[in-house]
Amino acid sequence: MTERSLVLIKPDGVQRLLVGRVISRFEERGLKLVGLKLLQVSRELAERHYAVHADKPFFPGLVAFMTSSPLVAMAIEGPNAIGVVRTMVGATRPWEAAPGTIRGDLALEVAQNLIHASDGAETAEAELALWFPEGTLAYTREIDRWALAPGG
Ligand code: DAT
Ligand code: MG
Repeated sequence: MTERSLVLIKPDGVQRLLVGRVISRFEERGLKLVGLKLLQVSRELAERHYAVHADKPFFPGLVAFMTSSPLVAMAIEGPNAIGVVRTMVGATRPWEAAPGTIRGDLALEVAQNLIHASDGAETAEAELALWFPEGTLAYTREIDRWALAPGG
């Protein structure tokens, strides 16, 4: 089933010059970018994005971190994209993330764990609306025609 997920390369990823490498992983897997932007996040957007964590002790620090420097927001599409992307991202606490995952290869600290990805269909829909209120794109790539088209 074709799905769309919201992925953020957090400020640490931009500061560490890892944007291209992280995007490459998704492209190499066969996933399709349908939205992409670099933005300086407002406090309001960061708070809404992480509203589910508003009561956690780390929330103020998390909002401060997310607004500290520009980040990259992406809408990513593909077969089972939500689960596939979460698996590629790896465990929240990078020291528990498996090697081969983005966090397992490129991160060490939970407060700066490099990347966010939607964790389910409902959150994906809400997060895509939050980060891409202008909408995302629909287009066909050549690779879709021969490699990804259902039934070949
Ligand atoms: P995930 O980003 O894997 O969905 P989450 O939703 O549980 O993880 O937490 C959201 C973010 O909050 C996480 O990416 C980093 C931060 N965070 C979570 N637990 C934390 C902690 N114990 N200390 C500091 N930051 C934390
Ligand atoms: Mg989460």
